[in-house]
Amino acid sequence: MSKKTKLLFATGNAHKMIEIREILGTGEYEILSLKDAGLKIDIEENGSSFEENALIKARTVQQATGHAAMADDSGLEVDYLNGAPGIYSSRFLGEDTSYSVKNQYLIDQLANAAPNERTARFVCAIALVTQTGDEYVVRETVEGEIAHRPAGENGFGYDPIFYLPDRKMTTAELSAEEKNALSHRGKALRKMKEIIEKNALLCSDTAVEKGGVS
Ligand code: ITT
Repeated sequence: MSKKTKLLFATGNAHKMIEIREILGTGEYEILSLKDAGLKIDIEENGSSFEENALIKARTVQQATGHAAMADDSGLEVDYLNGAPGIYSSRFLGEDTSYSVKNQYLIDQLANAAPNERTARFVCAIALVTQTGDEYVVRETVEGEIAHRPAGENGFGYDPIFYLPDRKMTTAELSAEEKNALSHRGKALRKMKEIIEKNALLCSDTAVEKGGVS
């Protein structure tokens, strides 16, 4: 049996899972999505902040399985739009609307914005609920601007319109490694990893065993 600590991640977003695996590495953790663990859990994200929603997701899965669970709640805040789409980033203009439509809509909304009014940030809250029910949550951001036109093929979601003035490119033009080094998700996951290690919150016998969750 593998000695890796198995970490159950309460997300159904395959793009996030790819980044989570890249950021936490394959060394110490075996990271399982809900799908990997064979779990079908309907989670109502009715919190009023990224932190609350991340905790709701992690808590729901921890309570359903009895195993430690982590979750990511994230999104894009556009200052000119008073922080929208924010915690509604995934549902913005409808869950099934393509990101090319959502991204063009946001660009159009900023048609009259002055150059210094295009500021935006990606936010990521990562929550952990341990096997014994202790709760931890961290939040990190990456600052940028809304681009004038979409650019880049990498990443997912709003990456093609999230422009980094320092890099002179969008996060969809960065390699996965470059994005993870500076992203909201990269920073938040590394912070949570530190908390986990400092407090020995997960060890192989308290983490989920693959196939042991039904
Ligand atoms: P889970 O709740 O199952 O994890 P979700 O996609 O519904 O999946 P969220 O409610 O946290 O997750 O919404 C996050 C949305 O924010 C995501 O669907 C993207 O639209 C956007 N987003 C978050 N991080 C992003 C990133 O790194 N690049 C581009 N868009 C991002």
